[in-house]
Amino acid sequence: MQKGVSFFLTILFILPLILFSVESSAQEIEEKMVVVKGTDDWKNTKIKLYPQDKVTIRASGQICFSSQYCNIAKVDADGWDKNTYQADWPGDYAYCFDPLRQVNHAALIGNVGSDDFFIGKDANFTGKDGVLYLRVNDCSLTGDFGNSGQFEVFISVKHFK
Ligand SMILES: [Ca+2]
Repeated sequence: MQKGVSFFLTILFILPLILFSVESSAQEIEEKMVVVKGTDDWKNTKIKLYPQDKVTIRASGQICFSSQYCNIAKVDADGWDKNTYQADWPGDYAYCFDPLRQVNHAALIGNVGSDDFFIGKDANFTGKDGVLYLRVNDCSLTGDFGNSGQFEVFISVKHFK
């Protein structure tokens, strides 16, 4: 009888600890495909990120970033090399400032809160707090030097609770 009681008490103490540790490592995967057109301003993915979330992004597709020269002004989500952009495309460069001037032109970029950052074709990151927005790193979306095409962006978020 004594043994039975102490066993019962032990379970009573340990069970909440086990349940708590399972709960604290619980994960939820959120996956979404978002199309970002070359003409889109910041596009709301409607995915809310928390600092501990692990985000994986894979982007395919191509955009043309300068309507008159679509045969060569074509990039995947990694964009046009920032080191040669000014020399290769002086008209586009002088027309306006890209949202992120230190990042490849017309690359896929992201925004969370006040934080803008490079994404490109493949990205893995954590530590963001807020809704994820996406766009192309180009200031001339339509009109002169306007864009066409799109990136198909697969987003996978591991939420930790
Ligand atoms: Ca453009």
